[in-house]
Amino acid sequence: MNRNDLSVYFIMGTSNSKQPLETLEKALQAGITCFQIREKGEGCLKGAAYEAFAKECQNLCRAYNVPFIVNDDVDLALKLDADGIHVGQDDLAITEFRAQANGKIIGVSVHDEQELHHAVKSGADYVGIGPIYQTKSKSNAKPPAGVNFLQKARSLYPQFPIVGIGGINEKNAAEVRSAGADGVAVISVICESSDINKTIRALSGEK
Ligand code: 3NM
Repeated sequence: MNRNDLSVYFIMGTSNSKQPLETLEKALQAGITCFQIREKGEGCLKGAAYEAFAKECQNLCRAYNVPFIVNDDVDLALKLDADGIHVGQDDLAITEFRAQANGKIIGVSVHDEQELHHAVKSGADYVGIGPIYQTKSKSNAKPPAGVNFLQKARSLYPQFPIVGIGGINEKNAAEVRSAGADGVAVISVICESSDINKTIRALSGEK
């Protein structure tokens, strides 16, 4: 995968925004480089409604030529012919997705060196490292880890695509990039922004 695609990686589900499709389109116009649909939490869409919403998100991403990644759901990712999948520590999902969708992107969340080595060996295309800072968007998130492990991961794998996640905002994004991340993955800072253009410029390191 192209490391630049991780630069400003937007993640969203219907619980994160009152007008998710409008938010996604604004974010695409403003220059996000990757999108992940992550439909989790109370009242989240299921079945056909989820699939229809995912399809609308995918169509928007296609119009802007931005990779469309599905969180956790291998069946949906295959059915929609998504550009990739993002999984936690789920080896079966990696194997299954790779077997059926060779050439597509597989992202894996990792939290320590063992998980990092394992993800790289298992054929992940990128890893997500987090939560770097305190996040309110993931109910079962681990405690904030800061940038130390991110720095370590970069020194161990100088060329491997890495994105930082968790509590990243306009102010701290630069620290995450300097620590070695190719980009920042965010939910709330975009969903809650009153000026998505400005937020995305700041996240990407532009003034
Ligand atoms: N995964 P926000 S933190 C989806 O640490 C997710 O693996 C995390 O949302 C991890 O930008 C997180 O609002 C939530 O903090 C990120």
